[in-house]
Amino acid sequence: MAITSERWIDPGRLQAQIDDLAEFGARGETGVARLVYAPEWVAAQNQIAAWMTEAGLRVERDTVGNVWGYLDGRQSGEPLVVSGSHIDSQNPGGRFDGALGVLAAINALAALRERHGQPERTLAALSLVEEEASRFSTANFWGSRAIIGRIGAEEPKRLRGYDGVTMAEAMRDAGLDPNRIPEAKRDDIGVFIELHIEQGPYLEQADLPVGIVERVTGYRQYLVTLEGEANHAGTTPMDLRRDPMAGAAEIISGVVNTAHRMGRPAVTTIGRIHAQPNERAVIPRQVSFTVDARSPLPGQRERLLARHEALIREVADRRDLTLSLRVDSDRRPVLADPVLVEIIAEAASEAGVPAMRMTSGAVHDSMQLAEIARMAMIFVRSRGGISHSPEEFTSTEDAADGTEVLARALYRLGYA
Ligand code: HGY
Ligand code: MN
Ligand code: MN
Repeated sequence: MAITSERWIDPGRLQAQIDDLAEFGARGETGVARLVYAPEWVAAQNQIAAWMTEAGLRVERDTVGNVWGYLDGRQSGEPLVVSGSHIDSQNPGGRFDGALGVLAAINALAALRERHGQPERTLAALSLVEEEASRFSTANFWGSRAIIGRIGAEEPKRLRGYDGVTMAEAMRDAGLDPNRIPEAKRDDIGVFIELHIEQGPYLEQADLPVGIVERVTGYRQYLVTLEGEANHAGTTPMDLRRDPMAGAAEIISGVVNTAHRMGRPAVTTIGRIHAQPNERAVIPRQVSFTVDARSPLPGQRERLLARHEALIREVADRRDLTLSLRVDSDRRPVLADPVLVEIIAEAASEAGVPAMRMTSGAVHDSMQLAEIARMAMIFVRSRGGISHSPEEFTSTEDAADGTEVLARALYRLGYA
Protein backbone atom coordinates (compact mmCIF):
# COMPACT_ATOMS: atom_id res chain seq x y z
CA MET A 1 0.00 0.00 0.00
CA ALA A 2 1.34 3.40 -0.92
CA ILE A 3 1.77 5.97 1.82
CA THR A 4 -0.49 8.98 1.80
CA SER A 5 -2.05 11.16 4.45
CA GLU A 6 -5.69 10.74 3.58
CA ARG A 7 -7.52 8.38 1.28
CA TRP A 8 -10.76 9.12 -0.56
CA ILE A 9 -11.51 5.49 -1.44
CA ASP A 10 -12.79 2.94 1.07
CA PRO A 11 -10.97 -0.32 0.17
CA GLY A 12 -13.47 -2.40 2.16
CA ARG A 13 -16.48 -1.16 0.18
CA LEU A 14 -14.68 -1.71 -3.13
CA GLN A 15 -13.61 -5.26 -2.18
CA ALA A 16 -17.10 -6.14 -0.93
CA GLN A 17 -18.55 -5.12 -4.30
CA ILE A 18 -15.87 -7.09 -6.19
CA ASP A 19 -16.83 -10.17 -4.16
CA ASP A 20 -20.57 -9.60 -4.52
CA LEU A 21 -20.40 -9.04 -8.29
CA ALA A 22 -18.40 -12.27 -8.67
CA GLU A 23 -21.44 -14.18 -7.38
CA PHE A 24 -23.26 -13.40 -10.65
CA GLY A 25 -22.18 -16.22 -12.96
CA ALA A 26 -19.77 -17.70 -10.39
CA ARG A 27 -17.80 -20.76 -11.58
CA GLY A 28 -15.93 -22.69 -8.93
CA GLU A 29 -14.12 -20.82 -6.18
CA THR A 30 -12.89 -17.77 -8.09
CA GLY A 31 -14.13 -18.05 -11.68
CA VAL A 32 -16.88 -16.10 -13.42
CA ALA A 33 -18.79 -16.97 -16.60
CA ARG A 34 -21.01 -14.00 -17.32
CA LEU A 35 -21.86 -13.91 -20.99
CA VAL A 36 -23.52 -10.91 -22.51
CA TYR A 37 -27.34 -10.80 -22.21
CA ALA A 38 -27.49 -14.12 -20.28
CA PRO A 39 -29.66 -14.14 -17.13
CA GLU A 40 -26.67 -13.80 -14.76
CA TRP A 41 -25.42 -10.88 -16.85
CA VAL A 42 -28.85 -9.18 -16.61
CA ALA A 43 -28.81 -9.69 -12.83
CA ALA A 44 -25.28 -8.27 -12.60
CA GLN A 45 -26.19 -5.16 -14.62
CA ASN A 46 -29.20 -4.69 -12.31
CA GLN A 47 -26.87 -4.91 -9.32
CA ILE A 48 -24.55 -2.34 -10.89
CA ALA A 49 -27.51 0.00 -11.43
CA ALA A 50 -28.51 -0.47 -7.77
CA TRP A 51 -24.98 0.38 -6.59
CA MET A 52 -24.97 3.48 -8.79
CA THR A 53 -28.24 4.61 -7.23
CA GLU A 54 -26.83 3.89 -3.76
CA ALA A 55 -23.81 6.05 -4.66
CA GLY A 56 -26.17 8.96 -5.40
CA LEU A 57 -25.84 8.74 -9.18
CA ARG A 58 -28.68 9.29 -11.65
CA VAL A 59 -29.06 6.00 -13.51
CA GLU A 60 -29.94 5.58 -17.18
CA ARG A 61 -29.88 2.50 -19.38
CA ASP A 62 -29.33 2.91 -23.07
CA THR A 63 -30.94 0.86 -25.82
CA VAL A 64 -28.09 -1.65 -26.10
CA GLY A 65 -28.02 -2.30 -22.33
CA ASN A 66 -25.11 -0.12 -21.18
CA VAL A 67 -25.81 1.34 -17.73
CA TRP A 68 -24.85 4.97 -17.07
CA GLY A 69 -24.65 6.59 -13.63
CA TYR A 70 -24.39 10.38 -13.73
CA LEU A 71 -23.07 12.75 -11.12
CA ASP A 72 -24.61 15.83 -12.66
CA GLY A 73 -22.48 18.95 -12.89
CA ARG A 74 -23.46 22.60 -12.44
CA GLN A 75 -22.63 23.39 -16.04
CA SER A 76 -25.05 21.63 -18.34
CA GLY A 77 -24.11 21.15 -21.97
CA GLU A 78 -20.41 20.52 -21.26
CA PRO A 79 -18.98 17.25 -22.66
CA LEU A 80 -19.17 14.36 -20.19
CA VAL A 81 -16.21 12.98 -18.27
CA VAL A 82 -16.86 9.23 -18.28
CA SER A 83 -15.17 6.26 -16.62
CA GLY A 84 -16.07 2.59 -16.84
CA SER A 85 -15.48 -0.79 -18.41
CA HIS A 86 -17.39 -3.99 -19.15
CA ILE A 87 -19.11 -6.60 -16.95
CA ASP A 88 -19.15 -9.56 -19.32
CA SER A 89 -16.40 -12.16 -18.82
CA GLN A 90 -14.46 -14.87 -20.56
CA ASN A 91 -16.07 -18.31 -20.30
CA PRO A 92 -14.88 -18.73 -17.62
CA GLY A 93 -12.70 -15.80 -16.71
CA GLY A 94 -11.88 -14.11 -13.44
CA ARG A 95 -13.50 -11.59 -11.12
CA PHE A 96 -11.54 -8.51 -12.15
CA ASP A 97 -11.33 -8.20 -15.95
CA GLY A 98 -13.74 -5.35 -16.78
CA ALA A 99 -15.65 -5.62 -13.50
CA LEU A 100 -12.98 -3.76 -11.55
CA GLY A 101 -13.15 -0.79 -13.92
CA VAL A 102 -16.91 -0.50 -13.50
CA LEU A 103 -16.71 -0.76 -9.71
CA ALA A 104 -13.76 1.65 -9.56
CA ALA A 105 -15.77 4.24 -11.48
CA ILE A 106 -18.76 3.88 -9.15
CA ASN A 107 -16.58 4.04 -6.03
CA ALA A 108 -14.63 7.02 -7.37
CA LEU A 109 -17.83 8.97 -8.10
CA ALA A 110 -19.33 7.98 -4.73
CA ALA A 111 -16.20 9.31 -2.99
CA LEU A 112 -16.21 12.53 -5.02
CA ARG A 113 -19.87 13.17 -4.25
CA GLU A 114 -19.41 12.47 -0.54
CA ARG A 115 -16.30 14.66 -0.24
CA HIS A 116 -16.75 17.39 -2.78
CA GLY A 117 -20.47 17.52 -3.61
CA GLN A 118 -21.65 18.57 -7.02
CA PRO A 119 -18.99 18.84 -9.75
CA GLU A 120 -18.76 21.60 -12.34
CA ARG A 121 -18.92 19.18 -15.26
CA THR A 122 -21.03 16.03 -15.32
CA LEU A 123 -19.14 12.88 -14.44
CA ALA A 124 -20.47 9.44 -15.36
CA ALA A 125 -19.76 5.83 -14.42
CA LEU A 126 -20.39 3.45 -17.31
CA SER A 127 -21.03 -0.29 -17.22
CA LEU A 128 -20.59 -1.52 -20.78
CA VAL A 129 -22.42 -4.59 -21.99
CA GLU A 130 -19.80 -6.60 -23.87
CA GLU A 131 -16.10 -6.71 -24.55
CA GLU A 132 -14.93 -10.30 -24.40
CA ALA A 133 -16.53 -11.82 -27.51
CA SER A 134 -17.02 -14.89 -25.31
CA ARG A 135 -20.58 -15.51 -26.49
CA PHE A 136 -20.54 -13.86 -29.94
CA SER A 137 -17.11 -14.32 -31.47
CA THR A 138 -17.35 -11.16 -33.59
CA ALA A 139 -19.36 -8.89 -31.28
CA ASN A 140 -16.23 -6.73 -31.11
CA PHE A 141 -17.04 -4.39 -28.21
CA TRP A 142 -20.83 -4.40 -28.65
CA GLY A 143 -21.52 -1.80 -25.98
CA SER A 144 -18.86 0.73 -26.91
CA ARG A 145 -19.47 0.20 -30.63
CA ALA A 146 -23.12 1.11 -30.08
CA ILE A 147 -22.02 4.31 -28.34
CA ILE A 148 -19.82 5.35 -31.26
CA GLY A 149 -22.52 4.32 -33.76
CA ARG A 150 -20.56 1.54 -35.46
CA ILE A 151 -22.96 -1.41 -35.29
CA GLY A 152 -24.17 -2.41 -38.76
CA ALA A 153 -27.93 -2.69 -39.24
CA GLU A 154 -27.62 -6.36 -40.24
CA GLU A 155 -25.39 -7.42 -37.33
CA PRO A 156 -28.05 -8.29 -34.71
CA LYS A 157 -29.49 -10.94 -37.03
CA ARG A 158 -26.17 -12.02 -38.56
CA LEU A 159 -24.17 -12.53 -35.37
CA ARG A 160 -24.75 -15.97 -33.90
CA GLY A 161 -23.40 -17.03 -30.53
CA TYR A 162 -21.64 -20.29 -29.71
CA ASP A 163 -25.03 -21.33 -28.26
CA GLY A 164 -26.73 -20.86 -31.67
CA VAL A 165 -28.75 -17.84 -30.51
CA THR A 166 -28.57 -14.68 -32.64
CA MET A 167 -27.58 -11.35 -31.12
CA ALA A 168 -31.11 -10.08 -31.86
CA GLU A 169 -32.64 -12.98 -29.93
CA ALA A 170 -30.18 -12.59 -27.06
CA MET A 171 -31.04 -8.89 -26.79
CA ARG A 172 -34.75 -9.65 -26.76
CA ASP A 173 -34.17 -12.27 -24.06
CA ALA A 174 -32.60 -9.50 -21.99
CA GLY A 175 -35.59 -7.21 -22.59
CA LEU A 176 -33.92 -5.03 -25.25
CA ASP A 177 -35.12 -4.19 -28.75
CA PRO A 178 -32.34 -4.71 -31.34
CA ASN A 179 -34.06 -2.27 -33.71
CA ARG A 180 -33.32 0.52 -31.25
CA ILE A 181 -29.51 0.04 -31.12
CA PRO A 182 -28.84 3.26 -33.11
CA GLU A 183 -30.39 5.28 -30.27
CA ALA A 184 -27.42 4.33 -28.03
CA LYS A 185 -25.09 6.51 -30.13
CA ARG A 186 -23.58 9.47 -28.23
CA ASP A 187 -21.79 12.62 -29.23
CA ASP A 188 -21.52 14.22 -25.80
CA ILE A 189 -18.50 12.39 -24.33
CA GLY A 190 -15.41 14.53 -23.88
CA VAL A 191 -13.22 12.17 -21.87
CA PHE A 192 -13.20 8.41 -21.29
CA ILE A 193 -10.89 6.93 -18.65
CA GLU A 194 -10.93 3.15 -18.25
CA LEU A 195 -9.41 1.54 -15.20
CA HIS A 196 -8.52 -2.09 -15.86
CA ILE A 197 -6.35 -4.84 -14.47
CA GLU A 198 -3.05 -5.02 -16.32
CA GLN A 199 -3.53 -8.69 -17.31
CA GLY A 200 0.22 -8.96 -17.79
CA PRO A 201 3.46 -9.23 -15.80
CA TYR A 202 5.07 -5.80 -16.10
CA LEU A 203 3.72 -4.05 -12.98
CA GLU A 204 4.51 -7.05 -10.82
CA GLN A 205 8.03 -7.18 -12.22
CA ALA A 206 8.45 -3.47 -11.47
CA ASP A 207 6.88 -3.93 -8.01
CA LEU A 208 4.37 -1.16 -8.71
CA PRO A 209 0.61 -1.15 -8.04
CA VAL A 210 -0.47 1.14 -10.89
CA GLY A 211 0.30 1.75 -14.55
CA ILE A 212 -0.62 4.70 -16.74
CA VAL A 213 -1.33 3.56 -20.27
CA GLU A 214 0.19 5.59 -23.05
CA ARG A 215 -0.68 3.29 -25.93
CA VAL A 216 -3.05 0.39 -26.57
CA THR A 217 -1.86 -2.36 -28.87
CA GLY A 218 -3.04 -2.78 -32.43
CA TYR A 219 -4.29 -6.16 -33.52
CA ARG A 220 -5.94 -8.19 -36.24
CA GLN A 221 -7.97 -11.33 -35.71
CA TYR A 222 -8.55 -13.81 -38.53
CA LEU A 223 -10.59 -16.92 -39.04
CA VAL A 224 -8.59 -19.18 -41.35
CA THR A 225 -10.49 -22.00 -43.04
CA LEU A 226 -8.61 -24.61 -45.06
CA GLU A 227 -10.51 -27.14 -47.09
CA GLY A 228 -9.03 -30.28 -48.65
CA GLU A 229 -10.29 -33.79 -49.17
CA ALA A 230 -11.41 -36.19 -46.45
CA ASN A 231 -10.04 -39.68 -46.89
CA HIS A 232 -8.81 -42.82 -45.16
CA ALA A 233 -5.89 -42.32 -42.76
CA GLY A 234 -4.31 -45.66 -43.62
CA THR A 235 -4.76 -46.12 -47.33
CA THR A 236 -4.03 -42.65 -48.73
CA PRO A 237 -0.33 -42.09 -49.54
CA MET A 238 1.07 -38.88 -48.16
CA ASP A 239 1.87 -37.44 -51.58
CA LEU A 240 -1.73 -37.88 -52.75
CA ARG A 241 -3.34 -36.10 -49.81
CA ARG A 242 -4.96 -32.68 -49.70
CA ASP A 243 -4.76 -32.53 -45.92
CA PRO A 244 -5.98 -29.28 -44.28
CA MET A 245 -4.61 -30.42 -40.90
CA ALA A 246 -1.10 -30.65 -42.29
CA GLY A 247 -1.57 -27.16 -43.75
CA ALA A 248 -2.92 -25.86 -40.45
CA ALA A 249 0.00 -27.34 -38.53
CA GLU A 250 2.48 -25.69 -40.84
CA ILE A 251 0.71 -22.32 -40.67
CA ILE A 252 0.21 -22.43 -36.91
CA SER A 253 3.81 -23.24 -36.23
CA GLY A 254 4.92 -20.66 -38.80
CA VAL A 255 2.92 -17.68 -37.51
CA VAL A 256 3.71 -18.35 -33.86
CA ASN A 257 7.41 -18.64 -34.68
CA THR A 258 7.31 -15.47 -36.78
CA ALA A 259 6.07 -13.48 -33.77
CA HIS A 260 8.56 -15.23 -31.49
CA ARG A 261 11.49 -14.43 -33.77
CA MET A 262 10.31 -10.85 -34.29
CA GLY A 263 10.52 -10.47 -30.51
CA ARG A 264 8.64 -8.25 -28.07
CA PRO A 265 6.16 -6.65 -28.36
CA ALA A 266 4.88 -8.76 -31.30
CA VAL A 267 2.54 -11.60 -30.26
CA THR A 268 0.54 -14.16 -32.21
CA THR A 269 -1.93 -16.64 -30.76
CA ILE A 270 -3.96 -19.52 -32.15
CA GLY A 271 -6.75 -19.76 -29.57
CA ARG A 272 -9.36 -21.89 -31.28
CA ILE A 273 -9.23 -24.76 -33.75
CA HIS A 274 -11.89 -26.96 -35.25
CA ALA A 275 -11.50 -29.99 -37.50
CA GLN A 276 -14.14 -31.77 -39.53
CA PRO A 277 -14.99 -34.54 -39.25
CA ASN A 278 -12.58 -34.67 -36.28
CA GLU A 279 -12.03 -38.43 -36.28
CA ARG A 280 -8.90 -40.38 -35.40
CA ALA A 281 -8.64 -42.34 -38.63
CA VAL A 282 -9.88 -39.73 -41.11
CA ILE A 283 -7.87 -37.08 -42.94
CA PRO A 284 -10.05 -34.04 -42.20
CA ARG A 285 -12.02 -32.33 -44.94
CA GLN A 286 -11.81 -28.95 -43.29
CA VAL A 287 -9.83 -27.26 -40.54
CA SER A 288 -10.57 -23.78 -39.28
CA PHE A 289 -8.68 -21.83 -36.65
CA THR A 290 -8.29 -18.33 -35.33
CA VAL A 291 -5.16 -16.20 -35.59
CA ASP A 292 -4.83 -13.23 -33.23
CA ALA A 293 -1.76 -11.10 -34.05
CA ARG A 294 -0.79 -7.93 -32.18
CA SER A 295 1.78 -5.22 -31.85
CA PRO A 296 1.54 -1.73 -30.36
CA LEU A 297 4.13 -0.54 -32.90
CA PRO A 298 2.34 0.40 -36.14
CA GLY A 299 5.21 -0.66 -38.43
CA GLN A 300 5.78 -3.94 -36.63
CA ARG A 301 2.06 -4.75 -36.73
CA GLU A 302 2.03 -4.25 -40.50
CA ARG A 303 5.13 -6.43 -40.98
CA LEU A 304 3.72 -9.15 -38.73
CA LEU A 305 0.39 -9.22 -40.55
CA ALA A 306 2.02 -9.18 -43.99
CA ARG A 307 4.22 -12.17 -43.09
CA HIS A 308 1.30 -14.08 -41.62
CA GLU A 309 -0.88 -13.51 -44.66
CA ALA A 310 1.90 -14.43 -47.08
CA LEU A 311 2.59 -17.68 -45.22
CA ILE A 312 -1.08 -18.63 -45.00
CA ARG A 313 -1.56 -18.13 -48.75
CA GLU A 314 1.68 -19.89 -49.68
CA VAL A 315 0.91 -22.99 -47.58
CA ALA A 316 -2.68 -23.23 -48.84
CA ASP A 317 -1.52 -22.85 -52.42
CA ARG A 318 1.34 -25.36 -52.20
CA ARG A 319 -0.85 -27.95 -50.50
CA ASP A 320 -3.74 -27.39 -52.94
CA LEU A 321 -6.12 -26.37 -50.16
CA THR A 322 -9.05 -24.00 -50.63
CA LEU A 323 -8.48 -21.01 -48.38
CA SER A 324 -10.90 -18.63 -46.77
CA LEU A 325 -9.16 -15.87 -44.80
CA ARG A 326 -11.72 -13.82 -42.90
CA VAL A 327 -10.75 -10.71 -40.91
CA ASP A 328 -12.97 -10.45 -37.84
CA SER A 329 -11.31 -7.53 -36.05
CA ASP A 330 -8.72 -5.04 -37.12
CA ARG A 331 -7.49 -2.04 -35.14
CA ARG A 332 -4.34 -0.01 -35.40
CA PRO A 333 -2.63 0.92 -32.11
CA VAL A 334 -4.34 3.77 -30.27
CA LEU A 335 -2.57 6.48 -28.29
CA ALA A 336 -3.88 7.78 -24.99
CA ASP A 337 -4.42 11.52 -24.79
CA PRO A 338 -1.13 13.00 -23.51
CA VAL A 339 -2.86 15.66 -21.39
CA LEU A 340 -4.93 12.98 -19.64
CA VAL A 341 -1.79 10.89 -19.11
CA GLU A 342 -0.23 13.89 -17.32
CA ILE A 343 -3.37 14.45 -15.24
CA ILE A 344 -3.36 10.80 -14.15
CA ALA A 345 0.36 11.00 -13.34
CA GLU A 346 -0.26 14.09 -11.19
CA ALA A 347 -3.20 12.36 -9.49
CA ALA A 348 -1.02 9.33 -8.71
CA SER A 349 1.71 11.48 -7.30
CA GLU A 350 -0.78 13.46 -5.17
CA ALA A 351 -2.22 10.19 -3.84
CA GLY A 352 1.25 8.83 -3.10
CA VAL A 353 0.65 5.89 -5.44
CA PRO A 354 3.81 4.87 -7.32
CA ALA A 355 3.05 4.37 -11.00
CA MET A 356 4.79 3.82 -14.31
CA ARG A 357 3.86 4.59 -17.90
CA MET A 358 3.19 1.52 -20.01
CA THR A 359 1.59 -0.08 -23.05
CA SER A 360 -1.57 -2.19 -23.04
CA GLY A 361 -1.13 -5.55 -24.77
CA ALA A 362 -4.83 -6.26 -24.34
CA VAL A 363 -7.44 -4.46 -26.38
CA HIS A 364 -10.13 -2.50 -24.63
CA ASP A 365 -13.39 -0.58 -25.00
CA SER A 366 -11.26 2.53 -24.61
CA MET A 367 -10.00 1.96 -28.17
CA GLN A 368 -13.50 2.36 -29.52
CA LEU A 369 -14.35 5.35 -27.38
CA ALA A 370 -11.07 7.01 -28.45
CA GLU A 371 -12.84 7.65 -31.76
CA ILE A 372 -15.19 10.14 -30.15
CA ALA A 373 -13.45 11.20 -26.93
CA ARG A 374 -10.05 11.87 -25.39
CA MET A 375 -9.04 8.54 -23.87
CA ALA A 376 -6.73 7.26 -21.16
CA MET A 377 -6.37 4.12 -19.05
CA ILE A 378 -5.22 3.27 -15.54
CA PHE A 379 -3.86 -0.24 -14.97
CA VAL A 380 -3.60 -2.09 -11.68
CA ARG A 381 -1.25 -4.96 -10.98
CA SER A 382 -2.34 -8.53 -11.79
CA ARG A 383 -0.85 -11.25 -9.59
CA GLY A 384 1.41 -13.47 -11.68
CA GLY A 385 0.33 -11.48 -14.75
CA ILE A 386 -2.56 -13.93 -15.09
CA SER A 387 -5.87 -13.02 -16.71
CA HIS A 388 -8.67 -14.58 -18.77
CA SER A 389 -8.59 -17.28 -16.12
CA PRO A 390 -10.28 -17.95 -12.79
CA GLU A 391 -6.77 -17.55 -11.32
CA GLU A 392 -6.89 -13.81 -12.08
CA PHE A 393 -6.20 -11.84 -8.89
CA THR A 394 -5.65 -8.24 -7.85
CA SER A 395 -5.20 -7.33 -4.19
CA THR A 396 -7.58 -5.03 -2.33
CA GLU A 397 -4.73 -2.56 -1.81
CA ASP A 398 -3.84 -2.40 -5.50
CA ALA A 399 -7.48 -2.10 -6.56
CA ALA A 400 -7.97 0.72 -4.06
CA ASP A 401 -4.72 2.43 -5.14
CA GLY A 402 -5.86 2.46 -8.77
CA THR A 403 -9.33 3.70 -7.80
CA GLU A 404 -7.77 6.44 -5.68
CA VAL A 405 -5.79 7.62 -8.70
CA LEU A 406 -8.94 7.48 -10.83
CA ALA A 407 -10.96 9.51 -8.30
CA ARG A 408 -8.29 12.20 -8.09
CA ALA A 409 -7.95 12.37 -11.89
CA LEU A 410 -11.73 12.70 -12.22
CA TYR A 411 -11.66 15.43 -9.59
CA ARG A 412 -9.20 17.42 -11.69
CA LEU A 413 -11.36 16.95 -14.77
CA GLY A 414 -14.77 17.54 -13.19
CA TYR A 415 -14.30 20.04 -10.39
CA ALA A 416 -11.53 22.41 -11.44
O1 HGY B 1 -8.48 -9.84 -26.17
C1 HGY B 1 -8.28 -8.87 -25.44
O2 HGY B 1 -7.23 -8.26 -25.40
C2 HGY B 1 -9.36 -8.38 -24.52
O3 HGY B 1 -9.13 -8.86 -23.24
N1 HGY B 1 -10.64 -8.73 -24.95
MN1 MN C 1 -11.40 -6.41 -20.16
MN1 MN D 1 -10.75 -9.65 -21.24
